[in-house]
Amino acid sequence: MLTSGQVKDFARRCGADIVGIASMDRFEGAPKQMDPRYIFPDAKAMVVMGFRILRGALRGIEEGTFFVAYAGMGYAGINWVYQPVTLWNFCKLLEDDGYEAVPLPNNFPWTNTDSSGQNPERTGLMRESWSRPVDPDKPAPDVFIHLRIAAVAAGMGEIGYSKMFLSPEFGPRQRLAAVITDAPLEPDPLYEGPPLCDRCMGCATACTGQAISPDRTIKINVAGRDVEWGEIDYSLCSRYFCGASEEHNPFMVSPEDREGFAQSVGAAQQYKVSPTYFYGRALEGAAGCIRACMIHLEEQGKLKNAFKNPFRKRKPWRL
Ligand code: B12
Ligand code: SF4
Repeated sequence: MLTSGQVKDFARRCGADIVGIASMDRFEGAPKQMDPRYIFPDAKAMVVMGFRILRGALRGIEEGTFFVAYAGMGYAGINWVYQPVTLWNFCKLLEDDGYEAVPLPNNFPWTNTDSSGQNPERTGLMRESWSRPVDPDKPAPDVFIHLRIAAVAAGMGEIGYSKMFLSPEFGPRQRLAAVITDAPLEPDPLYEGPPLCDRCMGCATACTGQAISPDRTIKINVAGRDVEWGEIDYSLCSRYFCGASEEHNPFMVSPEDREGFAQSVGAAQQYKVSPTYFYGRALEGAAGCIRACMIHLEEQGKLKNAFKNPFRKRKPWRL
């Protein structure tokens, strides 16, 4: 019988940087379309993994000279290469031990959940005319898991004002994936460490799209813990993180580019600068919700992944 310690150790050896375990009852309160218990009703535990975004992957954007490392290795490559390979290898351990392991990578192309942000009132609900439930008691495929809430439920950290999941190891600097299993694994306690986000609002101030509301918040309760973050305007974020800001996008050089990069997320992510690893890119290096936040947490000495030199040494560039 595998212990939680053995399972977490194996996840790290497979490639995860941080790992935590949630019990399935911690998803009580999730909208039906986003409840992982419908994917595997007999699941006993969710193993959540964090994959660090290298600080160096953000360096070229910080300097304004090399953008592909974050788009490739900090974003698409984690989603489409590193994370699935880690999940494949990790799931084998559980299945070799006689327990089923359902991988939940960051691939949700078949989701029925409206996560576009274009229809805020429909958040977490079914998209009409997309798919239909196979049974009236079930959600319509595909169920869509909220990975940041999963990381909170697995005791790995907290959600910051920016809505980014923050860990004591890397702050906002990780992507997430999960596995659900019928292995009866002992869950981790919810995060009890020192608070990470002090509501400095650096994320909102430095946000390229001014997409993080400074005063409107969203509140939920996860396993008895209140969780709150700033309301995000997704249509702004999704356009600005793909390069809609002329002041933050050196690839925007012509009137045609100005229109191309300002399109909605799907089209803008394909415009002019090719996707990497078959996936769109993030062109402004999450100036507020990752870089500003990380700098603030590092300055306060709150992160375990500490560096010899500060990240920002010069005034941020702006065209
Ligand atoms: C769609 C998406 C986007 C969209 C829209 C974002 C959004 N809707 O949240 C856009 C393009 C804007 C985007 C941007 C970014 N994203 Co994004 N995104 C996602 C994705 C695929 C889904 C987000 C989501 O759940 N949307 C659905 C809506 C419905 O969620 P919601 O409104 O918050 O849900 C409500 C309810 O449904 C309910 N709920 C849902 N489940 C549960 C469970 C319980 C128990 C309860 C009580 C309630 C509850 O709670 C919410 C509050 O009302 C996730 C991957 C994933 N599956 O989690 C990555 C993800 C959130 N993104 C990620 C990243 C890194 C980014 C960017 C930094 C990209 C970049 N620029 O480089 C920015 C960050 C912007 C920000 N400040 O949040 C990471 C975050 C990692 C981290 N450390 O937090 C994720 C987790 C991807 C990953 N695999 O790691 N993203
Ligand atoms: S990804 Fe960029 S535009 Fe979106 S919230 Fe973060 S800083 Fe703002």
